Amino acid sequence: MKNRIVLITGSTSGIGEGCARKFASQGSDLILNGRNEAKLNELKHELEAKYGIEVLLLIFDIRDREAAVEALASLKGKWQNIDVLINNAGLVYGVDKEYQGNLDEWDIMIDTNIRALLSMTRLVTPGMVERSKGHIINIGSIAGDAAYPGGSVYCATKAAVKALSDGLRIDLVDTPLRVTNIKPGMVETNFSVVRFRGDKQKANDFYKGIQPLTGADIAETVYYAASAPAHIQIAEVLIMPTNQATGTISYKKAEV
Ligand code: NDP
Ligand code: 8X3
Repeated sequence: MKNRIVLITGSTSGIGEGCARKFASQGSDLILNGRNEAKLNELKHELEAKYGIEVLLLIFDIRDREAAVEALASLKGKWQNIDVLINNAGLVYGVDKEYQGNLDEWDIMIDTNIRALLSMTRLVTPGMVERSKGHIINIGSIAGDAAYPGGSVYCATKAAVKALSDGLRIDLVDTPLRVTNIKPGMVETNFSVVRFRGDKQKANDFYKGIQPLTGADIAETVYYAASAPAHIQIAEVLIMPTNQATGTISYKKAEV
């Protein structure tokens, strides 16, 4: 996908960073969003030097709607012609029961995983419709297919991502635009560290005995969907480790 412009939210880690690396390696120019300015600058310089592409940084908290509006309005020239929007930024906090969880943490999950994704879609899609060209790729989750213990609110946000992806696909059916919902299972990123509120040991233990997916694995799937011929719309992809069967059933070898 040479000379395409790909905007990735939450590109400082995990799946977002994996997508940045994959699309850059295939010649796409990138608009990278994130909050960690130092990490974004490092990634920009590395990818530009390695692949001869251009990277533009949009440093803002994706939940800040005004900042999002300003950031998109600041785009000049070719950067206005976004070909692919990857709505990736997202997070989970805790494994609390729905009647015991922290309301502030719920707000952060809902604001990031649903509201911010929707704002970005609302800001970027009209230009794509005008140009009759574009692809919105949402990073949903297996968690959106069925609730699991301790995942109630996070699962609800990812069920919302499925509904928003399906709804957008319906609304764009008379256009050449495509909408894809990628639904990963277990991917070893910083995700579980955030889930366990910084407890790296707990996060590591979660993946013991199973080979989880990586951010790079998911990036391959995202790239596959984005680079499919124009008449093919990969609507949804559910992708898990081989030893995972559902959101709650996986096989983990006992440590010896
Ligand atoms: P990571 O924690 O590694 O990456 C999450 C990224 O989102 C980080 O770059 C993070 O930046 C960014 N982000 C979070 N909140 C904001 C915000 N308010 N503004 C801007 N950026 C933000 O996790 P993953 O890569 O695994 O997660 C990416 C997506 O994949 C999420 O939507 C997640 O729900 C989804 N997913 C993950 C799975 C997994 O098992 N890992 C499985 C299924 C789906 P910062 O460091 O600044 O917080
Ligand atoms: C993350 C997948 O099931 O580990 O979206 O919460 S799960």
